[in-house]
Amino acid sequence: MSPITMAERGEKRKRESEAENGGAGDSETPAGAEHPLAGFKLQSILRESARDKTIFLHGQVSGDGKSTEDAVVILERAPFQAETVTRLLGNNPELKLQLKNDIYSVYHLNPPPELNEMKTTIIRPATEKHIKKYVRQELYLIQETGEDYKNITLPFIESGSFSIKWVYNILEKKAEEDRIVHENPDPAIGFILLPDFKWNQKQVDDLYLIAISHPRGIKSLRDLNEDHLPLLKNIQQEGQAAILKKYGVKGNQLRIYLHYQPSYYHLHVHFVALGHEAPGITVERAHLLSDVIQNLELDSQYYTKCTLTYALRADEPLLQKFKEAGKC
Ligand code: M7G
Repeated sequence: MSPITMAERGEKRKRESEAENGGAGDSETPAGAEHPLAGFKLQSILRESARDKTIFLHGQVSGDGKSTEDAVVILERAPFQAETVTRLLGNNPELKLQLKNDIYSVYHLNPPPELNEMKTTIIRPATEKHIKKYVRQELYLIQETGEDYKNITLPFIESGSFSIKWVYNILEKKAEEDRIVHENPDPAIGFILLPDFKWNQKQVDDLYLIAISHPRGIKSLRDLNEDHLPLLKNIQQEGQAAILKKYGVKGNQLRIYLHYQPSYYHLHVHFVALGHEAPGITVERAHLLSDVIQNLELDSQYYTKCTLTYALRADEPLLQKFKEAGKC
């Protein structure tokens, strides 16, 4: 397990003490606010993974008044932290023997609540698209040419995709302002770097941040050309420097990439610890920022013209559009 930097330890202690004191942590239910899962009724288990210790649930919760709302809830066991394992083990009376055989023994250990965190992500109200996103399904590869993008994919994206209000909330400091790790406010080459909500920020082993570009209207890789090189290079250089300064992780230990297709059509770049096998790092989805920069240097229209391969779930309407066009 990689060590976390001193600066991070200090911040972590601050967060823990804020949480213990009922202070202003970003994951708390504000005093007096309705519980985000009030009246939760399980509708279905969308997906679960014994290996990753995660479960994705579809439920219904009480909305405004008497109405109910769909919610997606993701429960995930938090990774171990090097600095708390001693506390977890030493003289813990909750260590109960299950079996002993020669030099081998297996115990059940019930950690104290503060070391037994479960990361809980809630999306509410969740749309049909959110619910489907987490159902495990057959996948099919699409080979999207530049023409296919113009004729099939772009009209489809424009007809409706996930709201990017959360992105604008970050750029306008209406949400997550206290989590910003670095900002370059320049309207042409600026961006905000902050922890992705997949990361609990307690250990750098699964470090995961996103850089969200200040310029708006760049939907994805497909919109990039040589004019965006200064923005992309800036995200790469300043993002790496900020992560080194704050978390002590060097640029050559980061996987820095864009998704195609992304879920949210506003330019953003993923910064993930190289050793962390985060979801979405597969070859049919992740495009290394350094490769993207190089391709644009070779040909400004590279991403307008090239064929991009990606996977779509069986029930995705975009797959249907490609089928209707006789493209798969
Ligand atoms: P993407 O490539 O558009 O799609 O990445 P993906 O979600 O299928 O990977 C968007 C990234 O933004 C993901 O890594 C999400 O975990 C992250 N993300 C999504 N939301 C709604 C939020 C949010 O509200 N706050 C933060 N900090 N990260 C988010």
